[in-house]
Amino acid sequence: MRSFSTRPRALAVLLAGTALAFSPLGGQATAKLPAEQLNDCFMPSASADAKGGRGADTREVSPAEQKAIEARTAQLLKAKAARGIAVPQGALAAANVPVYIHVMRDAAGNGDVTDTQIANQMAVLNKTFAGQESSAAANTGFTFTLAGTFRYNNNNWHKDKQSSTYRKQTRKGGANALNIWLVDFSYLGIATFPWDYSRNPGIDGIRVNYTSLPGGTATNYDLGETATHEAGHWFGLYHTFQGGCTTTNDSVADTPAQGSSTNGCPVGRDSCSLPGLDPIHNYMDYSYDSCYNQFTPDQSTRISNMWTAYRA
Ligand SMILES: [Ca+2]
Ligand SMILES: [Ca+2]
Ligand SMILES: [Zn+2]
Repeated sequence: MRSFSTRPRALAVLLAGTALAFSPLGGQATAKLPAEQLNDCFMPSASADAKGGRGADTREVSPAEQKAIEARTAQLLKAKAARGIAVPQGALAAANVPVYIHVMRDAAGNGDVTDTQIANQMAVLNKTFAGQESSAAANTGFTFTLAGTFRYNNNNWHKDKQSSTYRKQTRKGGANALNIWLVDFSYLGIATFPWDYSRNPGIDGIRVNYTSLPGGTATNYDLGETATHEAGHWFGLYHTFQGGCTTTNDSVADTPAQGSSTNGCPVGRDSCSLPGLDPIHNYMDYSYDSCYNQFTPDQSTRISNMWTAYRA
């Protein structure tokens, strides 16, 4: 996920105070806790000053869980290959992803976005996943088509309260459909991972702050690339600072290890002695939208594998 500079304290306490491996994202099911109980950690701070940067958000995946996910994915790919559902060697999976946009307005209509903003957001998804923002960027092969726009008026849903309930009630499509709920909360966005889909398909998708759409009011984060970042998670990418200064780090070979998230666009940042400068232009860091310009070839390969394993 991607968050503003200050995240609700409740989330930090919740993560620190539990031995369970659940996360605020897709892990609800694994924690075997009532989903609604977890939603408390998403109560927005409701203060405008929480906005303006990204903070230490994370879908907490421990090194052990990360290793287990890699093993399970490899196993699934092998099983699918045996059934003929595999991408030819040297090729990558590609698909046109149907996108359902849910505009969660409050009763008075606050939180709305225009159809033009939605069209521009779709264009940003297509541009970024096609690698059109930098010569170093990978073309992932994935494209996006707006399959439906739905507008609701609900004060709770607008504030992302009862999020498991509203997602289950409104989600459209199958594992291959990207559902985007536009809400007003203290995060820029939150995503579920593909390996959690089978356990809890009803909540699969991304929640994005409506102010982050192109033309929105989220200063420095108003070019629509929060949706790109969250969709990256939805495809199975970690943050580039996952695992910190370790050789495994984000399970992607061509993103140099990063000790911590980036704020702004500090060219030349090098937070790890491991080779390479920090990947500050990567969509899976926390840099400003204007700093973002790429997924890497190995991230594209990971997206392809994750798609084949969990969403194809
Ligand atoms: Ca890496
Ligand atoms: Ca380095
Ligand atoms: Zn993120």
